[in-house]
Amino acid sequence: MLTIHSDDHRLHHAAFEWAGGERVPAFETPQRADQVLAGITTHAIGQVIAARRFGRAPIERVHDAAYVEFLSTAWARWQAAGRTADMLPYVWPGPRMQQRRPADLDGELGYFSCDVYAPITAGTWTAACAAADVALSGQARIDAGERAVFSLCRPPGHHAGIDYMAGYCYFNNAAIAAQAFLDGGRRRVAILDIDYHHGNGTQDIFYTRDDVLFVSLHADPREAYPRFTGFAEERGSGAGAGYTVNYPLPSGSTASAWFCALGAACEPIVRYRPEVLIVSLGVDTYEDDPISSFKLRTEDYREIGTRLARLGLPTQFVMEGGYAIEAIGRNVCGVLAGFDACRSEGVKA
Ligand code: SP5
Ligand code: ZN
Repeated sequence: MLTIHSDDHRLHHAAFEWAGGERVPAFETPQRADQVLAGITTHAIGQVIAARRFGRAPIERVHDAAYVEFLSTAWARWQAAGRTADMLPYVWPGPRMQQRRPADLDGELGYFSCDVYAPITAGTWTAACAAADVALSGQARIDAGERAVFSLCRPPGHHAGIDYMAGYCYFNNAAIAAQAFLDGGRRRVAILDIDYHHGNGTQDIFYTRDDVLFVSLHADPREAYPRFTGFAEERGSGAGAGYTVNYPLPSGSTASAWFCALGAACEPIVRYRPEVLIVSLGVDTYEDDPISSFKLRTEDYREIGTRLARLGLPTQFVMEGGYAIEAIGRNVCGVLAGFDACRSEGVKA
């Protein structure tokens, strides 16, 4: 399988995050993507090519232009104020408060975010644009007839909503690719999100629409980040009613429970008859992931690839989470190799 990559991801490097009331080293590091890239070579997944640039326009097809503009200038404004540490929000509009854009940087930081997990650093804008380019370059290859590609996006994207950053995410790479498919003439795109965490941002972007089916398998929000979305009763609204499908699973779920939910999640996808499938590929479902609780083992990732290949659809894998540095390369490559092996056998659903 072809992999798309950009070295610019390394420009985004958070110093720390908050966990249990303490500052701890950031879990979302440049090393993650480096390890996945090394795995692509070790496991002989295939050719790796550099992303090309697409600019702001395809990003603004799913994100609010004011949010994009804010991200593009935030670090320079922060520096001009004499600050050097990572930018983090401290205050958000709570229930029944005014949803009004503040006039200064500290206020805007809260206005354009919903948690403390998306610090802006010196290289965040460049890296986030590069991740969108990695997604768009993969989209273009599928559009040109490739059966499957892997967009090695970093920073990840599925927690970023229309006008907010969150959960290590700034631009929603999978959503940007989905919109590009539609803008290129495809009529129905399915996104299957198998990251441990609910893809609240992707859900936000497509919640009222029927041209993108969003199906997510994730830890029950009652017990896991992002806490306030991902419940089974969230099913889309207006024209989008029925086109968001959530499968929350209990904390500690094992592979057998997880694969059972995957089987269920494939049903609405098959019924929808999408022209293309985007997989938000997180491997933080792994048993030794440091921030998650599912119990998938390395051998399970190959089986995921096999199951997804059986859907018989043009498929774009987009990298999301996964924080067990030692295992991230082999787990991601397991999915890709399982997909490729099944596809070369010509197995169809
Ligand atoms: C893309 C993605 O996977 N984003 C995940 C964002 C998770 N945000 C914070 C979760 C809090 C975990 N606390 C760590 C405790 C470790 N012992
Ligand atoms: Zn995750």
